[in-house]
Amino acid sequence: MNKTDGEKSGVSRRTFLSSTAVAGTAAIGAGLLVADAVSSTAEAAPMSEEQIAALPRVTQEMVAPPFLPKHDQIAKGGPKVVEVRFVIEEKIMVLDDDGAEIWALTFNGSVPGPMIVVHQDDYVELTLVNPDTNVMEHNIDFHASTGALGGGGLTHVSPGEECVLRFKATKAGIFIYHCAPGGVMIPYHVTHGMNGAIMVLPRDGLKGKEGEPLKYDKAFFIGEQDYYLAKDEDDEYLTYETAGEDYADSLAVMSTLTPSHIVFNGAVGALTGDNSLKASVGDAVLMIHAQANRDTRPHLIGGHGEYVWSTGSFTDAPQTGLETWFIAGGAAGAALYTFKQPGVYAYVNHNLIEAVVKGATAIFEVDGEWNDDLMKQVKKPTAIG
Ligand SMILES: [Cu+2]
Repeated sequence: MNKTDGEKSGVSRRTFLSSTAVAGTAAIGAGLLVADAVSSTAEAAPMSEEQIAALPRVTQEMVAPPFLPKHDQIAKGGPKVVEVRFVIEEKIMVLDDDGAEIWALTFNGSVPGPMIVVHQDDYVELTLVNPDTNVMEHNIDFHASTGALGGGGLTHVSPGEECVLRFKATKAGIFIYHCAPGGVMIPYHVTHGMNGAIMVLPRDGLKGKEGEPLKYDKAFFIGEQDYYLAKDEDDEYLTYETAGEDYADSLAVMSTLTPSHIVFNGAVGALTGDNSLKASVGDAVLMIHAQANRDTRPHLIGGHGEYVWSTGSFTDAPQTGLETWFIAGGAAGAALYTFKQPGVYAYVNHNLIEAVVKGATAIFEVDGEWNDDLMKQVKKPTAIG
């Protein structure tokens, strides 16, 4: 793959930063790095347990996607310990208008799980709860973290157990998290909904190619999910009494690599109709897209990716002016677009079969004033004559 401009400029930037890395957060605080292009690759100096204990602690209230928890785009003050709580819920979810259902495996009851938002060098302290009403063992692997299989090795919880994991968010970007209990259970849990994302913002916020500050008025978290439901001899989707009972049937369908459903936010129609995403002309909207298992290619029909972090890394400069962008399976990325016309926009996986037949479509409803300069219907469809 060819290097993007952002990657190229990132190299010289890393070289520059390597000599200043020891200064860590002090340098960032002093503004030495702020003027220089994108965001910091410098890592803050390690803290002792006593220093971490002395940091301010905040509790982040989780909200269900597509919404994000309350957060500042530019960090106020120094690093914090951000406490979050995930309760694992095994539950039946209906996936489409025909009533296809799955025993979904979820963090906090939603597919995808809730988005966490912190700043680079904050500490995330997750309490992971597996109530005794569940039947399966679970854990969590944070792609944003360093060590122990992304935390997966330290967070195995059986029904009736809970654990606490703390990790330092050293990399700025958007990263997925997912359950990864081991072996075939890893794709089984991920394709039953057990994934989500964390956004680690640069402490001084998002930036464009020249280091100019970028802000969003609204942000939405779109989690794309592939499901692999099995059917009976009559071509009807099978149903089950308990979570995990579909294991063998599901594995057979998973092995075909052909999903029965590809949807946004858990089910067909989760982000359309009454659930459409709302914005106004002039709103800069950050569209965050995660896919824990399978490649995808978001496209906003009628708009553009004005700034796109396709890989999710905020260390690299965003690409600009894209029609369609790529999100690799196992990653999350984002596109920033300021709406210029009112109306209905479909935000799709631009494999249009996956968008329309399988379900990977969201709708933006945008209000505001029409701009004839950008588009005008010069002649309505009429008989040729
Ligand atoms: Cu799990």
